[in-house]
Amino acid sequence: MALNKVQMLELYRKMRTIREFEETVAKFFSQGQIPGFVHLYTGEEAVATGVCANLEKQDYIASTHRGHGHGIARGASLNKMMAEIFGRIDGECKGKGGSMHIADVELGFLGANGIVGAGLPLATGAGFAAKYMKTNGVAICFFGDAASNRGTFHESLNMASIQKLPVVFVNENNMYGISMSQERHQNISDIADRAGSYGMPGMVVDGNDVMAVYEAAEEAVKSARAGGGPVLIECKTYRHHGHFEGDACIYRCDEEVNAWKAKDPLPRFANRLQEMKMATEAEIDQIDAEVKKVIADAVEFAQNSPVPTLDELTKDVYCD
Ligand SMILES: Cc1ncc(C[n+]2csc(CCOP(=O)(O)OP(=O)(O)O)c2C)c(N)n1
Ligand SMILES: [Mg+2]
Repeated sequence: MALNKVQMLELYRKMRTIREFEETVAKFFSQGQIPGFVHLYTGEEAVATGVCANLEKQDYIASTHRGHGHGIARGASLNKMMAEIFGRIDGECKGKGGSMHIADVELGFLGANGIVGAGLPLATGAGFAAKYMKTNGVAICFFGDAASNRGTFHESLNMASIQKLPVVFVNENNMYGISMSQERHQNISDIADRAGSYGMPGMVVDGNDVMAVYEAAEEAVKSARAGGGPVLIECKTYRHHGHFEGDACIYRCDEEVNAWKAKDPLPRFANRLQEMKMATEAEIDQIDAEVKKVIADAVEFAQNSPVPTLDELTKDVYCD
């Protein structure tokens, strides 16, 4: 279905929010104000945004270690996410999980995950539950190119297929697993080809084109929701930052990085909106300014929140 102006601008706003959130996290991380590890989604915004725009309340998403964009696209609180990343008590997990453990079950956001490939069985289970409980829900699984080499990938696709589960597997092929390029870690170029082994449709899309992702996900989600079984969508994309903040990134040449930055999903979509007469430059600037303020507020919220006290250490660990 063709998107109207309001919906298109919302896609842009979401992508801009993810970008601003991530660049802000990068800045505070480099100042030593954020504990632990952060893996940023900058460059890949079109994937989470285009997919999650198709979801309904009863749907689920399973994420990865690079999960901030997934949470934002699903509508998680920016204040609570930022507080969690800063390790503060008002965070999604009371500041005890950090970047890789942000979750919001009420929103069907089953959580970021430090274990590569762990989201695949989680999403498959959520899809099973949706079918069994007849909720009309769909489960989305975001996962990386390297994760597609894990046993969990093969087991989950097989199970989802044979049980005809409403799961959409969204591969974020950013061409690297840490420093290992895709051509060094697997002998295929399109991960979508693996869908055939499990008797499900596989699609390849330009993961830096939010409309292309939206349309592919729209078809896949509709089909899964209608009982058509799982689909695999491979989104070709690229991360602008290193694998984690602090990665010297010596395994990628400037030429490659610059070629991908020229395909940055944000200016690309902003230009397209203007060409389609869906937005003026002033409207785009206005959204950018509003997003800047919302993220600055999230940082203020996080910095004003206390660090958890020692007695919080063993709370939420065991069931009472
Ligand atoms: C089971 C497991 N093996 C290895 C690691 C170490 N590790 C962390 S991220 C990563 C690479 C993930 O690459 P990919 O799936 O392509 O996701 P990307 O980081 O590119 O988004 C690896 C091997 C891990 N966290 N979990
Ligand atoms: Mg990767």
